[in-house]
Order: sequence, then structure tokens, then C-alpha cells
Amino acid sequence: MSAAPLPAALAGLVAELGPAGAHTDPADIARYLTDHRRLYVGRTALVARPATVGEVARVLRQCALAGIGVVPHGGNTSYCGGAVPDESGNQVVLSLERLARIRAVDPAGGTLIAEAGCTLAAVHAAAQAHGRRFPLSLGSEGTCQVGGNLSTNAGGTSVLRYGMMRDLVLGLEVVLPDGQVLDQLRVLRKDNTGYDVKQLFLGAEGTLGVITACALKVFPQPADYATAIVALEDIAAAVALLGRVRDAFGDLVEGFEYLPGVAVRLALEHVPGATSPLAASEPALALVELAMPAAIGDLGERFSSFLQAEAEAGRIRDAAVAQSGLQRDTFWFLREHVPEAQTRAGASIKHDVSLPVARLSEFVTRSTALLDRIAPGARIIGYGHVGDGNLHYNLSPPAGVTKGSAEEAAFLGLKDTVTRAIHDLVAELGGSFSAEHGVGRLKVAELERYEDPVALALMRRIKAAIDPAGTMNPGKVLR
Ligand code: 2HG
Ligand code: ZN
Repeated sequence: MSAAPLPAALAGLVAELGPAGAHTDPADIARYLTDHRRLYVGRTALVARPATVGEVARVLRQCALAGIGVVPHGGNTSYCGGAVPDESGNQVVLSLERLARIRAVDPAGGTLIAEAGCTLAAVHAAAQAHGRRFPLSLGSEGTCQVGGNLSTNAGGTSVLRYGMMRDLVLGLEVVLPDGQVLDQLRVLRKDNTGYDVKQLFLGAEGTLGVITACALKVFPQPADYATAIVALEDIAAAVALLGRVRDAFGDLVEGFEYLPGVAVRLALEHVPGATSPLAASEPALALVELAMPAAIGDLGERFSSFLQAEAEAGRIRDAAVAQSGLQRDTFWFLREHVPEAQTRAGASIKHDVSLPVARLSEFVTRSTALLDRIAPGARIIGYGHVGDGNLHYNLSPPAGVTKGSAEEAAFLGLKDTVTRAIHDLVAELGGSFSAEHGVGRLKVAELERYEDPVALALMRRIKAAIDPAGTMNPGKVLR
């Protein structure tokens, strides 16, 4: 795509930011234009790369004055096109990558202050260096940035115990669209001082301002893990097991991930190095992980006995408990690589839905029947964070359909019909069409369709109040 011309109103800003702070060369800009899933290819004349909060403020103020849209950009791992500019060439990209300092860690107080451009892996490492752990856990941790995690209220695989990103935040520093800096970077666990305005920016996907730093909660490092892969009949058996594991182990349960057999087989077939400790023919697997902050001992043994009793009672089909840290890694490798397996296998139609946990099984049964009619033969790769009621309910074309074939195109042609059926059913069952991936550009119409109209009207009023010029990430979340 051709480079967009630089608006005259931004020439001074470019000079101020200097060569390291502003990319205007199309070769430097290219990597900021396409999202991770390659759903969109945008254009821009400028990628601003501020190195200080003051520079972020100058970019936002200047763009608000000139009426130019600003698209905040972190690690670019969004599933919904939230971090790339549109095709007009009129929007500026604002990359947080140079704001990447860990400002402070307080192990005793259990807090860590990081700038928005730190990768999630860098936050993990900083916490670990102080004997602490930051529990947000995502497959993309080496690439995604904490500013994006905040702006999308990221979830991942330890939500069951620690909550989503929002639950891990104590304070924020945010630059508002007019360049004012909201300084709420407090490390207080208790702070009841009127409206909690920082909450507005968590999950706002950069439509209200730019988060530049955050104060996060950090926790003791687990000293002992017990991790199992359990073979099950179906998702109903997984939900029942979840209840019993929590009865037995309470808050020690950190992760409860579900993989239908078809997802396991896809990973084994397409991802080099993927292995399963149980037979590939099992109808479904759950990856269940317990963790203890102190080495009290026997966690692995207790979990093994629990699973043995489950097997003897006929409630699970089989189980394997990791015998080493390395084996634990192989269990997680299998789980974390299902998305990659699906990508390698070819096209897919993705959904990121959540339901009340008690209705997951009904959802799977009813949606399977719907899909049998709408997309016969399509493989339902419905996996994920069952402990949180969150399924990545993704479809792959029928087995044997090759990448780039006419059959694959026909399958993709069903996307809108399939998605409507799935999202309507989710809504009927009291669920959400966007559990953890956000709205971005992709799901704006879904938000309009499914959100409570009162909530939607409030969102529009908040947007108009905080971003009256409408320059913050235009076209994302709301339009
Ligand atoms: C996961 O849980 C991610 O692995 C990706 O949220 C889900 O690719 C997907 O649909
Ligand atoms: Zn997920």
C-alpha cells in the first residue's frame, strides 16, 4: 500500500520527536499496519514512538487540536484489529515500545510499577527477580505489552485464581486525549475516594486515552506445582470435575483448561514437538494445575490420590500427573499450541465466548446441532478456559479440505451465518460474545447488537465526555 502524506499540522511534532521518536519511512512503518491475524492492512504517515510521558502528551494534544485520530499500539497481538490504523491514511500510530522501564518493585508490599511498553515477559522477569510472581499468563507473553494487556483487560490461563488484568491493577498513569496526565499510579490496596476513574481505561482499548504506566499486584512465587492432564468424556464431565477439584483443593486450583479430542489431534498433527501423555483418541482432555506458594509438601501425591479416586469412581477416563517441571512444560505446550495448530491447518472461523459455567455443556450440545446444519462437517475446535466459562469456539474446515482450496473458500463464506448463530445462542444463554479478546474493530457491530442499550448509551456518553474530538482509536469499540 502507498505511504500516506504527512499532514502539515504534524510536521512540528515529527521534528520534536526526533528520528528515534517518529517513523515516517514506509519501510519502517510497514510492521505497524497489519494485525496479528492479518484481518486488516491500514495506512499511516506517522508512527510516533514517544520515549516519555510528556512526549505521549504532546502527540495526543497535537492530534486532538488537528482532529487527527491516534491509534495506540503495543505488542500487536490483538485478535480484533484493535491496534492498527484504518485504510484512510489519516490516523497516526502511537507505539509505546520505548516506554519500557520497570519503575519499581516492592516485594513486601506486593507491588510492581511498569511502563506500558514492557512486554508481559519483562514484567514476569522483574517480579521473579524480587522473588515475586505476576500471574497474568498468556501464550503471547514474549510479544504482548502490558499497556495492551491493560487496555484489553487480558485474561489467559490463571484467571480462575487471580482474575483478569483489571483485578491485578492497583494504579494507572494515563494521558488523556487533550494531553493532561491522570496520575493515579497509587499502590494502595484500600482507596475509597469517590469514583474509581482509572477503571474506565481498563478494557477501553485505547479509545479514551493512553495508559503509560501501571501499578500491579505481585504475589508469592509458587514453590510447588501439581499439574495433570485428565481424559474425560466431554465438557459436562470437565465442568463436574472442576467443581470437585475446587471442593478438594480450593484456591490452589490455578488453571483448568479444556481441549476436545479434535483440538488435541490437530495439535499433534500440525505442531512439531507437541505430545500428549494420554491416548490421542481420548474424547477430551483437561489440563488441571494446582500451585502452592510454600513448599508444604505432598501436593503432587495428594492430587494423584484424588485423581485415582476419580478414576476408580468412573468419573474420569484416565489421568497423567507431571513428574517433573519439564513434563509440566510439555503439558502446557500442547495446550498453548492449539491456536497455532489451527492456523497451520488452514482457515478458521473464530469466536471468543463466555457462558455461565453451568451452561457450557448446553451451549456445546446446542451449537453442535446448529453447526451440523449450517456448516456440515466443519470441525469444532472449542477449547480453552473452562474454569472461567470461556471457550475459544473456533471452526476449522472439514478434514481433508486443503489450504487455499475452493472448499476452504466456501467454508469461509459461511462465516457470518455461523457467527450469528453462535453469538445469538450465547446471548440467549446469558453469555458474552467477547470473553477476553475485546471488541477492537472486528466486533463493533456485535457490541451494538448484543450490549444492553443503557450500557451502550453510557459508553457513548463517557466517550464524548473524555474524548470530545473523537481522536482516540477511532472506529474501535464504538463508532
Ligand atoms: C488462547 O487461549 C488464546 O489460546 C487464543 O486466547 C485463542 O486463537 C484463539 O482463538
Ligand atoms: Zn484464551
